[in-house]
Amino acid sequence: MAYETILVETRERVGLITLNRPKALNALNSQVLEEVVGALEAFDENPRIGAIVITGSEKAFAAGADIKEMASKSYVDAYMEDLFAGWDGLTRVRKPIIAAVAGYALGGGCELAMMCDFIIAAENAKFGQPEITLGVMPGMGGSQRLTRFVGKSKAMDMCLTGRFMDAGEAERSGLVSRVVPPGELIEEALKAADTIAGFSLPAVMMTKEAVNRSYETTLAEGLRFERRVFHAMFALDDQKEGMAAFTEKRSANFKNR
Ligand code: CO8
Repeated sequence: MAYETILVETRERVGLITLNRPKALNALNSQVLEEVVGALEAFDENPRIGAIVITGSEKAFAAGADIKEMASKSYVDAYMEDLFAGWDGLTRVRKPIIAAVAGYALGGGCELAMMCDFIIAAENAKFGQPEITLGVMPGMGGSQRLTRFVGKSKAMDMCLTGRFMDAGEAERSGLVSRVVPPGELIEEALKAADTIAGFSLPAVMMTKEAVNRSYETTLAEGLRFERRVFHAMFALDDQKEGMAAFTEKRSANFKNR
């Protein structure tokens, strides 16, 4: 597939998607949506890929949904096309996705980063849900996912005042997993993805599924799910290999990568 708004590359077993609409600070229009979800699905189906990184530019991961594209829509337009529902495709990807965020991650850009499995931020990253300044509110999970990441007080503050959070505050609040200098962002994200891609792919995918389950269910059900999946892992060749390698003091050679 030929892409116009994103760059798609593979680095060994890692798929890399770079948002590439520099003139609009990577604003997420319908073409970006179609291309990002298409590229993710292709990586998810590709057995040679074990993890995925999504990034933007040094100035902007993404400055939100494309305001110019949506400004004139009516309620019926938004309802009938189920505006932004296509981004749900991202949550159906079963391999891990890391968001590597530099610069602005605002509105839909912050929401896109939060739909990934974890966020590595550059020191210049700025996160925000400024939709209130446009007379609307977050439309792709900002009011829900942000609250689960950073708690009610900070989520309310950000959604109601539209203020931005810098990388340090985002790390302290649990929104991002690590902060690195801008020049090291891609390298750090690719290194993390490469580490993940070196493990047993079924074990990685089951782990992602289990952590995500914690968002959807009670603690008791989540623990039951975890235990069942953990027991099931003893059916994997890779469990035998991983534990044998530990005992034999050598590195594991996982078959299912
Ligand atoms: N949509 C469309 N175009 C944009 C957007 C956007 N979100 N953000 C920036 N641009 C464009 C600007 O219009 C400008 O284009 P032009 O040169 O043709 O005028 C170009 O990008 C550069 O932008 P600026 O000149 O404004 O650059 P600055 O460095 O001065 O400012 C800011 C950077 C602060 C990021 C500023 O551009 C800004 O405030 N942008 C809008 C941020 C915003 O409000 N985002 C929320 C959008 S609403 C939303 O996301 C709803 C979420 C629903 C779910 C979406 C699912 C994906």
